Amino acid sequence: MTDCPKNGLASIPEIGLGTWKAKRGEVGTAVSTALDIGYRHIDCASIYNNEREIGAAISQAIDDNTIKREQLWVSSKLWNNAHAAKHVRPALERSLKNLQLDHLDLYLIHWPVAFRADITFPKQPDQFISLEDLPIIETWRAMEKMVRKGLCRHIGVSNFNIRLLKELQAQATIQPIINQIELHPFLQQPKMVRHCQKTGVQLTAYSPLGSGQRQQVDKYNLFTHRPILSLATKYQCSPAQILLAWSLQRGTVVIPKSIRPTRLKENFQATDLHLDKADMETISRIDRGYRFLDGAFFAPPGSPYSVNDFWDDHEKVDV
Ligand code: NDP
Ligand code: 1BO
Repeated sequence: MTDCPKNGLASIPEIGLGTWKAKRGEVGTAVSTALDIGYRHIDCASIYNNEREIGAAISQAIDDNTIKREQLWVSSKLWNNAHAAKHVRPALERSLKNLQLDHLDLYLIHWPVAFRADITFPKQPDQFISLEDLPIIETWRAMEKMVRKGLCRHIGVSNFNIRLLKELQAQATIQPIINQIELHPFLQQPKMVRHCQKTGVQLTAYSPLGSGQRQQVDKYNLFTHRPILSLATKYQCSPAQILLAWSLQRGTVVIPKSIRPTRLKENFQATDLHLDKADMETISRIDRGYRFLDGAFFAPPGSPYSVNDFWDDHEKVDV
């Protein structure tokens, strides 16, 4: 469990199960297996289109007495087409219904990007809404109401850069407790880590393994990077365990995705691994500022969004 006393966030389990790209027909079994192994944190989102099967697996585990609801941390995310204040509650209630829960532990604004309500993924520029026309604070006020109504215990954001986070922190009545962002040894984001430590925001590392298969098409691959392989040999563990242990030791929550029992177990066991200070330093030197997910799909020509505006430091440097 990770405590973040500055913002009253107690006990988010430090490792959670990621569910993006976990297909229907596979995700339910993955969640059941994860709960049997000991995972107590599931990271969901309405756009992953698999919450109903996740809900059935959670409900089954509660009925079987494998877990009690209060032992479990379930997060979900508001999709970009529901940023208007009047759409927030219906969107959250849809996730709750699919997940068979009466409240979430955490509800996040998935991206600082807004679409028209009738659009799931824009194909044309006029299907986006700019943040000038639909400011984040309007969405946030509606999220705050969801906490007051008891529909979620905590609220937070995802894919926010430092500027957006500071703006929100200055205006929020209920502070964002989490920023869920891409973090791994090739994208260490030290300035963001410092800002969040200073202001009591817990960081959750998404794509902590470099998003798996994406690495087969991207130019960088964490699993085959020499320093990571050497450490895996030294600690007699897998490269994935080195990556997760590094993230955990930095104080970030991790949410690796897998649908395979052996990997679910392997990833969970990374919580027992401790890396020496010198080895943490070795990993800190391999930062590339490299994103596997840069949000380019929200920035086609004519979109009010651009990749440069999304990130504090988007520069990619060569290995
Ligand atoms: P991860 O870094 O978790 O990598 C997942 C991939 O790695 C899958 O292909 C998986 O395959 C494979 N994998 C898992 N464990 C191992 C292992 N031990 N050894 C080798 N390969 C392994 O990527 P994600 O992008 O899925 O990120 C994790 C989670 O973060 C998401 O599922 C989602 O919940 C969240 N996320 C949030 C985002 C946001 O915008 N807020 C954006 C991206 C992710 P297999 O399943 O076959 O094992
Ligand atoms: C559009 C990508 C969402 C991943 O969380």
